[in-house]
Amino acid sequence: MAKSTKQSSSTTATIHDQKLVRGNGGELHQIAEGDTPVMTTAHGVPVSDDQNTLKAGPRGPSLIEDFHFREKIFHFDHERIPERVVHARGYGAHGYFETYESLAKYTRADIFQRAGEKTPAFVRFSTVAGSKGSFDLARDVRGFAVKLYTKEGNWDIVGNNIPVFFIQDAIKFPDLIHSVKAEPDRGFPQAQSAHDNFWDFISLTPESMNMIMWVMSDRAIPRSFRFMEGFGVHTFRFLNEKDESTFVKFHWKPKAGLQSVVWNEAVKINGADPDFHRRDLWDAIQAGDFPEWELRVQLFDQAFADGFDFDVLDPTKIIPEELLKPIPVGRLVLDRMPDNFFAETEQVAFMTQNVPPGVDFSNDPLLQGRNFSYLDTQIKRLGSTNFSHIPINAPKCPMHHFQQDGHMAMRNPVGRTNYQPNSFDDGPRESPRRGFRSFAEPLEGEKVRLRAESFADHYSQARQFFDSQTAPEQKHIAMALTFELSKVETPAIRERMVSHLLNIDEGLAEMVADKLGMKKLPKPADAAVTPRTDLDPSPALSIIQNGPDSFAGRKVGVLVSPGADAALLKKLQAALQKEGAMMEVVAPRVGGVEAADGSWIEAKHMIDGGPSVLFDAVALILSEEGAEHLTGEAAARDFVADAFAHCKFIGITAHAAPLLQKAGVEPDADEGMIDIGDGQKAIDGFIASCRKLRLWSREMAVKL
Ligand code: HDE
Repeated sequence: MAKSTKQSSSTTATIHDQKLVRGNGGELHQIAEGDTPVMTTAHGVPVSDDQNTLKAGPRGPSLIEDFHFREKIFHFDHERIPERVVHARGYGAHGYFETYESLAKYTRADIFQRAGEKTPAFVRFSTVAGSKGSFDLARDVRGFAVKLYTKEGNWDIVGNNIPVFFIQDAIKFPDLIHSVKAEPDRGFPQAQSAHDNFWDFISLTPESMNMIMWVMSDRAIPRSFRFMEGFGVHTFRFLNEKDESTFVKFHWKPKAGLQSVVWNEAVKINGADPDFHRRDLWDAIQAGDFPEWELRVQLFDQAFADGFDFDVLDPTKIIPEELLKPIPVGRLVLDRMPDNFFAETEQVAFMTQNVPPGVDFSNDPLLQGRNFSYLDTQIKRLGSTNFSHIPINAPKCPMHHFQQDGHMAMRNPVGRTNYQPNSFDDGPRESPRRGFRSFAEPLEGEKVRLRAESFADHYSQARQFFDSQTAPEQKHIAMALTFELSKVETPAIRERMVSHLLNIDEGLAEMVADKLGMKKLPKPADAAVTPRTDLDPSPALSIIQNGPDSFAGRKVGVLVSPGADAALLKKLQAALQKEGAMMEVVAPRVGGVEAADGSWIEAKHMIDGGPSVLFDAVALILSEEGAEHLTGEAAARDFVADAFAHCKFIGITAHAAPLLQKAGVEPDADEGMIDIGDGQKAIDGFIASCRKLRLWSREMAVKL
């Protein structure tokens, strides 16, 4: 007979260094050290052996009687829920919204009545096209969905990091998304717009041109969720106590300023750390460096709206901030990561139709369509009409209604009556005074399927966006268009795109056509309305012009070698700390290196695992011998060459010269190469330069 052995291991429930156990109601309790709870089945039966199935003899077949095994595998088999049809890859965090001043004049929304009031919030950032397991630095729009748990119900501002959208009518959404997602016969490309189907659809959809300028700009490759803006996109309404309406557009402004990466860097980040954005948010919040955004609102009335050629109901248009200054009304702070990704970030259900009394919709046809889609999609994803019973979706204010039963009902009405009116004086009643009221907009018209003529100008604001960019940003747009269209195999699609670009900016069209090897320019696309060329540039649309002028929240990667100057490293670290920035050490070997003074320098990364694309700036603290040795390592040469090509500031000492030269970088190439070996002043100078984030003038000299 074969010998039998018992495999066992212990399980600990340790979260953030605390021993926790989940109570019957799902709540977490802290337990004493050494007091590990006994494992049970889902039905509470204590488990004696979780390592071996029940068998007929040690080598015999497994027995179906093993209810613990069956339950465990059954539950595992059902772990997945459908991923979101769009915005599948996302990352969320908890925080709060703090109201600055009462906005009672404009809205009766409870959240805006009392200065200083804090409202709990949950935010989920996302990419749009990729699946749940795709990489973070795809060229894509970023979702910026905010759930505010107000005292009068949940308010979801389900926005993006770009203030306009591709299409004007919700009925086009499935086509847009089908075209950008993997092509249905081959099942690729993943998380990329650079393919025929997407550009075919876009080139046949002139209304998308303004958005195309935005997604080809660096807005679509943000450095971090923390350094991007958010927008409600549509025009909404505020309604005050007297039901007077004011149009409103929502803007989230990051306190840390705007920042993006460059495309060549994005591609490399995706390989080095596909979780770059989520790790960044996790690290910042765990370190107590809580990201913050200011909510600003553009408020206007119908008369103001009528002053524009475009329609404020058209989601492919913005109201430039220079023409209508957004007013700060509060701040959003993210200060806590979810305890469980699935329970919170995956199950959170945002819905545009979640608005409290005092906020109302406009007739934007995209918004109207979204108000149907978001409820519908949650039922598909979460499987039950009771998805609002899941703690992350449940309001934090009292709820009273007669909705009942259904799958997974966690709350049912108590008592005898579950209807109104009833003669027992039981249960909640509606309140015409407190309840949600729609704006009583007078409406009339024929039932038609038409696009309003006021939606017909597709090029003027696209040109305005391009005109508002700095030279490096314009170059990035041209390069992005070229890259994307280079992946399009059908020449007619490329040509059609260039014909649109001719209506936006001739220079841009010519540059792209030239790079695409087009022998001659096509005719400009037919435009329903002659594009305007006289719109003033809007500096608010440029990332570079809205940088932080601070290095706070950013990260320097320091490449060290054995024999490095530990005192210099310490000085640099102290100076970065003072700035509110981080430092990570990269070494040739795992663990670190021995410094010249015999001390040990701990490293976070080995060079292969810590390429310079992961950092906002780099420094080389090397011994003479160490630098010489690193010239033979491809990863060390790339560390330097990439940092230079990506226009990063590079802190150096004289010893670094051999490595720099081997990487094709002259130690005195430009003012971005900064000697940090010459005392505190030199280090402070390095940090002062880093506040500019990138040395864009170098880009003209470097061909990416
Ligand atoms: Fe969405 N969108 N969307 N969208 N959207 C979804 O809802 C939809 C649009 C946005 O982190 C889905 O719960 C339609 C604009 C974000 O969970 C779905 C239309 C904007 C998120 C849906 C749009 C957005 C979604 C998929 C055109 C910026 C992620 C999963 C009419 C203002 C929320 C889900 C999260 C998610 C439909 C256009 C933002 C299918 C029909 C414009 C940030 O309901």
